[in-house]
Formats: sequence, structure tokens, C-alpha cells
Amino acid sequence: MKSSIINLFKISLSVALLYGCNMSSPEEIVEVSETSNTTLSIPAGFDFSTHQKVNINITENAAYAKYDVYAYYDASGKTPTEAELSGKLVFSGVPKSGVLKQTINLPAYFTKVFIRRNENQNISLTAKQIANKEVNFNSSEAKSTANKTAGKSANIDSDGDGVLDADDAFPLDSTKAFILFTPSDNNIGTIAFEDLWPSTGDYDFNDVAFKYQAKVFLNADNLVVGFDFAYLVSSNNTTGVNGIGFQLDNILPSQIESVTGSILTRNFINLNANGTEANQEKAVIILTDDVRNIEHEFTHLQWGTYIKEASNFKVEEVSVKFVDPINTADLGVAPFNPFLILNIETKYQVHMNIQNDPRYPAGMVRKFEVHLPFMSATSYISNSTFNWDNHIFNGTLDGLKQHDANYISENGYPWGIHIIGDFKVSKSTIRITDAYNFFGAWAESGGVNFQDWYTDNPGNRNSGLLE
Ligand SMILES: [Ca+2]
Ligand SMILES: [Ca+2]
Ligand SMILES: [Ca+2]
Repeated sequence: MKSSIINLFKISLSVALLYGCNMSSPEEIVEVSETSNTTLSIPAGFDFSTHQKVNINITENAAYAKYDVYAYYDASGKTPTEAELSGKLVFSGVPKSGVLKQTINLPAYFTKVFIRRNENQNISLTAKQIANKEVNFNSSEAKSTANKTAGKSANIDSDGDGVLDADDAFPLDSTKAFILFTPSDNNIGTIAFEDLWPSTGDYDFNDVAFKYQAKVFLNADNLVVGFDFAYLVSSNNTTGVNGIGFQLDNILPSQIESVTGSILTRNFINLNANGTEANQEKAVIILTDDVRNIEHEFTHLQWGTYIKEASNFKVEEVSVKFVDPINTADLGVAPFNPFLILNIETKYQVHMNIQNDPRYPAGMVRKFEVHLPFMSATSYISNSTFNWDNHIFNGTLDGLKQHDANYISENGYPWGIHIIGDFKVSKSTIRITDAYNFFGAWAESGGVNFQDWYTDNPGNRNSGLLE
């Protein structure tokens, strides 16, 4: 299974490199506008999210039916073939007591989901409009389009979990039956951070960027027993030591049986016995304490030089198991509450003493975090009694708290952005507003206009300004 994930990431990266280097067309002529330093006027409360959390509510009238829910978008609105749905599976399940509910993350511009129902090989595929971030489906709506009598399989349930072998993603494991993917079974998401917080950055969003795919394992009751979080750091344009992780905002550390796969080598992260971060109110999972840990090869850094070769990074995976099965509503939707751990001082040490090996700067501490807008800092940060250094930024602790309130800068920008899909970051020092023509208009509309600003639709982006 892991090799297929690696291929998925590799394919996405090679496509990114291909497009980044070789594509050229008239609308991609590089022209940095004179509005580079524009301050964005952001409607109050806008969180810069490019996605929507959609509740899928399925009501089943038969005793047993298997569902597959797909995320698919076509501007023309046509119904996809089964082949076109390949790779776009978000989750599967068999309703329990007639009910199947999950919450999924879809790009904001998606208008429909596609629900495939299989009741004893009577198969239907129904397009359902998303209304008020909900989809309600009743099995009476299902119109069978195929009756594959020839392929009827015996009603075998080898592991006895109540899900037939043909429908069971783990036919020999009674603790697991289905998978919920974010974004889908053959797609990845991207999280990109600015690392100058709380100073305002250059907003190129390429300081630390990583791709991810989450696979949440569900049992026959459609409850979560664990999940895998695969990730690939695709950008690390910084001389500091930056870690990455995420908080499960509604899960306590004690609900987690184990976390495996965290890559920690810098001795500033303390873990509980179960692998969650110590001294945290909520469950915090650290992916790595230094994104450079996961390069294939050492690339020597000096102040002002960058690691740019994404192929130097490899796919890693963290696996989480729960003590007792939990609701997906409690788990939240991947990528959960992701954050960057900043060690700003390491930058300065590198800067001031270039002879030191920047891989091992002294004085790394668990201090600053950068989150997506309106996401909360971990309790480690909120409860910290650390003597905040004022020299790094022109502010007092009060000033810092103001910055901390929503992770949106005074000039209206976030320090992190999450995209459902393979997001191409800007070249260094190229502001996102220059690389992406409609980012500014999208943000100032509160996310209403230009919802597909980050896609490669004609006119959206200036490829010459992207990595
Ligand atoms: Ca089974
Ligand atoms: Ca099973
Ligand atoms: Ca930057």
C-alpha cells in the first residue's frame, strides 16, 4: 500500500516539475505587477479556506447495501463514467441501522458528490447537489443502471465483521472494513507556510510546503479505529529548523493507543508513552521536528541558499491507532489542525556564524507555532511561560497575542494555506498575489469569487513565477 502512495506523490511532483519547467504559453509571460505590496482588505472572519466541509447523510431502507462516495468535478456538469471516477473515491461504508454519515473535505468550487450504491449487485450512481454544505441521500432515490448478475459473488464474510468480503477493504481483519480518504484515494492535498511569523512575510508561501494524503480506517460500524497520514515535504526554503505536526482538536491524548513514524532528531520534542506530544491538552502528533530530516541526501545550506529539489525528499507516513473506536465527527477532517514549529533563532545562528553546520544549530526550542487562519495554537503554546524574545520582532507579548489571535497579519494575509490538490508554490520572494492572478480578488471577496484561483485553468496563474 505504501508503494502506491509513494507513486502518487512522485507522479504529482513530476507533473509539477514538468509544468513548472516546460510549459509556456502567452498568458504565462512573467510580469510582476506594481501592486506587489498590496494590502488585502479581508472581510471579517474570512479564514482563507479553499475547501468546504460537507456532511454526507445517507439513509438506507434495505438491510444491507454498500456505498462509495466520490468527489468529482466537471465544469460542464456531465455525469462521469465509472472509469472517470477512478481515483476519486472519498469513502466507502455499509449503513448501520439504516444510517451512514461522514464529513468530507472538498474544494470550495465543487457542487456535487457522486454516490454509488450496490445492493446485491443492483448498482446505481446518483449525482447529488451540495446544498448548505450538506448532501442528503435516501436509498429510494437510487436508480439502478446495472445488474451484474453474471458477477454475483457468494455472500461470504470471512472475518465475521458483518461486511461481505467483496465490500470489505480488509476482508481478513474484523477491526477494519472501510477507508475514508482525504482528499481521495488518488489525490493529495498541499499545506504551505510562511515562516516569518509573527513578522509579515514575503507571502511566497514556499518556506515550508508539504503534500499529504490521509487514510482513515473505519470499522464495520463506520467508526474510526486509526489513520495513516502520508506526507512529502516539497519545499523548504529556509535556513532555520522547522518542524511540522498537527493537533486533533477534539481528541485527548489518552484516547490514542499509539503514534508511530514521527521523525525526531533534534531533542526538543517530548513525547508521551503513546507517541503523542507530552504536556498537551489535546492529542498532538509531530510528523518531524526538522523537515530536513526527511531529505534523501544532505544538502548543505548557507544563509540565503535554498533547497529546491523536491526529488530530494521522500514520502513519510505517521500511523495513529485509537484505544476505542471514535466517531469521524470527533476525529475531524484531515489535515486536522496542521502547524509549523518555528525555531527562528536557528536562522540567526546560521546567519551570524556561517561556519557552523546549519544542520545542527544549538538552542532549538519548542516555542513558536504557525497555524492556518483561525485555528487554535496548541496548549503548549497558550500555556507557555516562555520569556518571549522581543528581539525577533517589533512587539511585546501583548503584540504577539494580537498576532496570535487569528493568524492573519495586519496587512490581511495568512501565514499558511491549505489546498485540496497539488498546489504549486511561488518562486522565492514572488508574492502569491503575483503568481496567482485571482488570489487577491478571491480573498477580498471572502472566498466567494474565483474559488478555483489555484487551479491551472487558463489565466489563473503565471507559471513562470511558480516553482
Ligand atoms: Ca468482513
Ligand atoms: Ca474487515
Ligand atoms: Ca516566504
